[in-house]
Amino acid sequence: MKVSRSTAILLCAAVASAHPTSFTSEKFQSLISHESLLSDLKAFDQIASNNNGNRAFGKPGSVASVNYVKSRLEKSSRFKSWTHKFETASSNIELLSITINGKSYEIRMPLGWAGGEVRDLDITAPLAVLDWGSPGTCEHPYYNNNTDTTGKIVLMRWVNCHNPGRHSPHVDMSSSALGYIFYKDNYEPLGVSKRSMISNMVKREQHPFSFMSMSRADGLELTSRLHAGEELIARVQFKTSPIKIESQNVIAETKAGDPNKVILLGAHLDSGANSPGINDNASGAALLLALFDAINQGKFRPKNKIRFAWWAGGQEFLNLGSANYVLNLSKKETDDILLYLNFDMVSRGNFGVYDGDGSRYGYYGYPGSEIIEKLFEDYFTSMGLPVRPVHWHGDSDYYSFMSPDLAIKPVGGLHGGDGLLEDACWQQTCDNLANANVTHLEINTKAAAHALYVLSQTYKEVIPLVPYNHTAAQMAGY
Ligand SMILES: *[C@@H]1O[C@H](CO)[C@@H](O)[C@H](O)[C@H]1NC(C)=O
Ligand SMILES: *[C@@H]1O[C@H](CO)[C@@H](O)[C@H](O)[C@H]1NC(C)=O
Ligand SMILES: *[C@@H]1O[C@H](CO)[C@@H](O)[C@H](O)[C@H]1NC(C)=O
Ligand SMILES: *[C@@H]1O[C@H](CO)[C@@H](O)[C@H](O)[C@H]1NC(C)=O
Ligand SMILES: CC(=O)N[C@H]1CO[C@H](CO)[C@@H](O)[C@@H]1O
Repeated sequence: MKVSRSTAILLCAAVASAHPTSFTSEKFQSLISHESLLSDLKAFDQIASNNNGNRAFGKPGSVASVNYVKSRLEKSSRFKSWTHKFETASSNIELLSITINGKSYEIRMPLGWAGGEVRDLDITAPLAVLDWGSPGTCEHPYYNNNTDTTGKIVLMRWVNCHNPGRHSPHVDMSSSALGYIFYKDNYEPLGVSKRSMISNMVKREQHPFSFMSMSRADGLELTSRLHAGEELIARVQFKTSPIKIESQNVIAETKAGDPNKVILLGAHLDSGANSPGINDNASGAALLLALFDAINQGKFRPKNKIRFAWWAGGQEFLNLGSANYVLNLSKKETDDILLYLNFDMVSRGNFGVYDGDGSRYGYYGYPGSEIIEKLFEDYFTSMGLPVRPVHWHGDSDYYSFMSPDLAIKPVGGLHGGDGLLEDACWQQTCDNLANANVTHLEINTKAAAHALYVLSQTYKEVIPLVPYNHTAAQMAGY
């Protein structure tokens, strides 16, 4: 940790002086209800059961989830709530197939990329492999530039080592390749940073198709055959039709608190395509609802305004809900947001705290992020619980608040992990009620209550209020 001992002492002193005796963080935490968390998870599980087993973006289960959250927020005299509607151009995939030397391979259109791509293709062309360039590190994220990909279908390994907005692998999309097929460890959608998405999207119209993905095993097999000199001919058939997906973020904000100083907390509400999404991410949604309930009791009067957001379109859709929200804020509204806290997959796995200061993974958030990290870490440590720093992969809604194209704020929050050890049911049908550990969620929710308490009462004392300076941010590498 880079935060010094004296900062830590200062932090405690600030909290103590703001609330000498009255309403403490402990009292606020005691308002978090295990039963409320459980009943919200049950409700989301039931919504999935009633809607073909999922709550995915653009599907009836996500609409029902939005309506459920809205119904939970209604009739509060202490909150103002509203929905932020937006429309996304997307496409239905009607046919997607690839055969290589006559053999059929399983292929997917990464969902984020499928949005809006309208095609009717049947192309046959040689397959070429584009290797990771030398030295091939994340600091030098380039593919070999000297491979001739003209008129070819290009196979490449996706290297997922970017820091949002910083080192994203660079693909030379100006080539005359017919299209690109990636492989990585599994079928998860590509973890592309939004910046590379935007720049690539601008150019993708040059190619008959932009990006598809295949399994790692297939990708490795084909790569080694190409390296051995075998000639491979691929046939790609790809047919889509355009659709528009209407979606909404649900927002609730305390009536109390300084309107020029808003603490924003968010969680994406949708599940993956074939999953009830209880850990991912009904758990984050339930955490926010439990905080809402606790504040709604009226005992805690925040100095700063507190705003909750249940985002539509999670990582699979490149954080569409939060990105749309941020893009539609005025400059003043953006400036009024002090910081953003994100909660993702918090009902099992690690007590994972985003690596605000970059001490573990080298990538850091905007100044203030290190203080948020420390607040959470100290909380878990004081409870004798093991803390794990979590890397910023750009794969959740915090990214909309760490991107020069959108907004840059101090960021933090909790994420239990999506690895096999942390959640073997990640984005699968078994991510149902039984996959959640409500005791674990309760601990995380109390940690969130503590951080929210400190930040909403004493923000200025713990994080200096410095107006956003674009030049300085660029110089710092954002
Ligand atoms: C964007 O903001 C404007 C002005 O604040 C508002 O009128 C409009 O409804 C918003 N649009 C969306 C899609 O949220
Ligand atoms: C590819 O091109 C970039 C500039 O566009 C360059 O910085 C990089 O070193 C090149 N990579 C290789 C492997 O030649
Ligand atoms: C549930 O979570 C708590 C807190 O992390 C943990 O102590 C407990 O072992 C977990 N229960 C199960 C069944 O994994
Ligand atoms: C923004 O940061 C740059 C670089 O540190 C500095 O030169 C400039 O004075 C700052 N601008 C403001 C308005 O503070
Ligand atoms: C449905 C969805 O977008 N889930 C994402 C939740 O967050 C984790 C990491 O923060 C992603 O890996 C999931 O894809």
